[in-house]
Amino acid sequence: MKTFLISSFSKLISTINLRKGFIVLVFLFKGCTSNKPHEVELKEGMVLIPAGDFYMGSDDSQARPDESPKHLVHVDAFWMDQTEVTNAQFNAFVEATGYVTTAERPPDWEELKKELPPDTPKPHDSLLQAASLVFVPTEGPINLNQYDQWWKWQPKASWKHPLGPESTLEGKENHPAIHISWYDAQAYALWAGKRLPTEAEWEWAASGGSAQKYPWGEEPVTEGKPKANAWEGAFPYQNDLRDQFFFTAPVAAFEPNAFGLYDMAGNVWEWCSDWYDYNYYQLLSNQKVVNPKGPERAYDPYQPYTQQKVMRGGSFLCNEAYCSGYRVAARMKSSPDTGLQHTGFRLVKSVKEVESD
Ligand SMILES: [Ca+2]
Ligand SMILES: [Ca+2]
Repeated sequence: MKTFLISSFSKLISTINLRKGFIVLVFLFKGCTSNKPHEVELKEGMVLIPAGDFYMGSDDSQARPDESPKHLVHVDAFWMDQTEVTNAQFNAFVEATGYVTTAERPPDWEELKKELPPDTPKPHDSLLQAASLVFVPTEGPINLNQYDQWWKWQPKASWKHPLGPESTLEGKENHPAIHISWYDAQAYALWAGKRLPTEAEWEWAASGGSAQKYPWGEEPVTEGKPKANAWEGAFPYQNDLRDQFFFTAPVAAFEPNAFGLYDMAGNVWEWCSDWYDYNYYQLLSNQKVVNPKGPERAYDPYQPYTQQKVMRGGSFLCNEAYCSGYRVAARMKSSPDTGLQHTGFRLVKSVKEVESD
């Protein structure tokens, strides 16, 4: 939930997870680009991702403990949205259904406190209103563990008011929808007749079918031409704008990966269907796993009270010095009622479902 609120009260919370994403971001940041698009099969904005075997996870120098061990995975072929879901697409969903996103609803303290340490005090009522987390750069260097220094609990911020009540989507129709909770993404998926990707599907898709560090290959995000919308410069106070975008970029502003997918690195984090388990890969290491769907339940030793879902790909805030979230294997997590300014999604569809349409 809006766990962010709470962090103002309790520094016990190590990562952000207030309902709309408040707390989660800590590790979220990195950057990206892409290369060699080859022939891809396209249908209604989706591309066919071929079946394949690959080693999921990473053991390179930037890998975090939850990315290891690498383990052999098979995924069947599936269709995947070529881009993140855009504001125009999300608007069509809201117009058709009247759906109200998590960020547009006041947090329910009785629900929120279930995912916080038992002694967490109730925040002041002024904080328990519809709001979301908006990035605000700091004036200079800070301790990068203090994520509450650059996230602001902004009343009335939501997908249609990305920076707060005065902001609009004008000119941003082709930007990714943001402030999207996992529940929001699920609701959209149900309406669209699609589903969220599994974490394995997402990683395979991001790799473009090659064992490579980034969706575009091996070149560091800070070298060569801009390859993704990330944060370039000293986070969180100086952005060199080499990629030209401070917040979100229109989808498909950079080259696609080898499977024809755009923004698999950076721009906005993308929800997966899996629960997040810090130790999940350790359970899979001695076998080839076919179409894994994630653990039965979530587990994170750093946030033991919070059930979290997986997010992938990094965002416009990802930076080499902070979080290399745009690496193909990098994992992130957040509570399903959390959505932030850099949180969006894209969807997939099984081949059989497409054939029966
Ligand atoms: Ca950028
Ligand atoms: Ca993305």
